[in-house]
Amino acid sequence: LIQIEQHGAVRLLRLNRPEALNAFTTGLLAQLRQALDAAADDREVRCVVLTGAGRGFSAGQDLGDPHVAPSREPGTPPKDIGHLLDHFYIPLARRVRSMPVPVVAAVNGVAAGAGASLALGCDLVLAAESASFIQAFSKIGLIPDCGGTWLLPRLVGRAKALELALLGDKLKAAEAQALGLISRVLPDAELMDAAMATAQKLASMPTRALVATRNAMDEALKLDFDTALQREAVLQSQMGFAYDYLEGAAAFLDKRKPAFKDR
Ligand code: LHQ
Repeated sequence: LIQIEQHGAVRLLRLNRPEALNAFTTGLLAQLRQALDAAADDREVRCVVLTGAGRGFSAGQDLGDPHVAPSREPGTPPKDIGHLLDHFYIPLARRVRSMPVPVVAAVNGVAAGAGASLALGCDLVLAAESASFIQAFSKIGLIPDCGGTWLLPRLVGRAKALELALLGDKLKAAEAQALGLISRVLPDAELMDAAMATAQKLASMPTRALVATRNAMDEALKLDFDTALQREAVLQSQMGFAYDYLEGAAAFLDKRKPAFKDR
C-alpha cells in the first residue's frame, strides 16, 4: 500500500490505493508508519517525500472501513472511533512531526480530512495546481483530527481556520498558498521534479540543524519570547559542538562546497 523509492539520500513514499484516492485503511496507516520508522532509522536517508499515487493525495479515513462506518443495524451500539486515533492517527502524526529528517509533502491531488492534516503536518508542502484541500470532517459530523485543530489556526489564524473547518469547502492549491497554508504551487507536470529537487537540496544541507529549527519553532509556539531566546541558546550551543557547523563554517572560509553528515 506504500510504494517506496530511494533517490540518493531522499526516500520517496507514495500512498498507493489510487482506486480510493488513497483513503486510509488501517493497513495503509500501519504501512505508512512502518515506512516512516524505517526512513527515520536509516542513516543514509536525509529527507523524506510523501506523495500519492493516481489523481489524489489522500481522501482521509476510508469511510467504508467496517471499524469506522457507523452500523446501520437498529440497536447496534455505536463504535468508538477514538481507538483509531489512539492506535493509528496519533502515532502517525507524532511520527511525521518528530522525523529526524525534513519531510516534504508533494500534494498531487485532493487532500481531504486526515489526508489534509497529514500533508499540512509536513515541513514543506508543495502542491500541484490541480490539487485541493478539504476539511471534510464537518460534513460527516466529525472534527479535524490527525493534528488538524492544532495546525490550522497556527498556519492561517483562527478566523480562516474556523472558516475552512466549519464550512468544509474545497480550497484550491493557489488559494491555500495565498492563505499561507502551504508553501508552493507548481504546474501539475512539474510537481514531482520540483518536490524531488527541493528534497535533494534539503538532503544536502545540515540535517540536524534543519530538524532542530523545526523543533525549536514548534516549541516556541508554546513559549514566551524570553524563554524562546533561552531555548535557542541551548540548541545553538548543541549545534556549535556538532561537526556540521565546523564543516559549514570551514567550507565557507575555504570557498568550497560543504559536505554535511550530522543527522
Ligand atoms: C473513498 C473516500 C473515503 C472511502 C473517496 N473513503 N472511499 C478519523 C478517524 C475515524 C473516523 C473517521 O475519520 C477520521 C478522519 C477523517 O479523515 S474524516 C474525513 C474522511 N474523508 C472524507 O469525508 C472525504 C470523502 N471523499 C470525498 O468527499 C470525495 O471523494 C473527494 C472530495 C475527496 C474527491 O471527490 P471526487 O474527485 O469526486 O472523487 P470520488 O468521490 O468519485 O472518489 C473516487 C473513489 O474514491 C470513489 O470510489 P468509486 O468506487 O465510487 O470510484 C470513492 O468512493 C472513493 N473514496 N474518498 N474517504
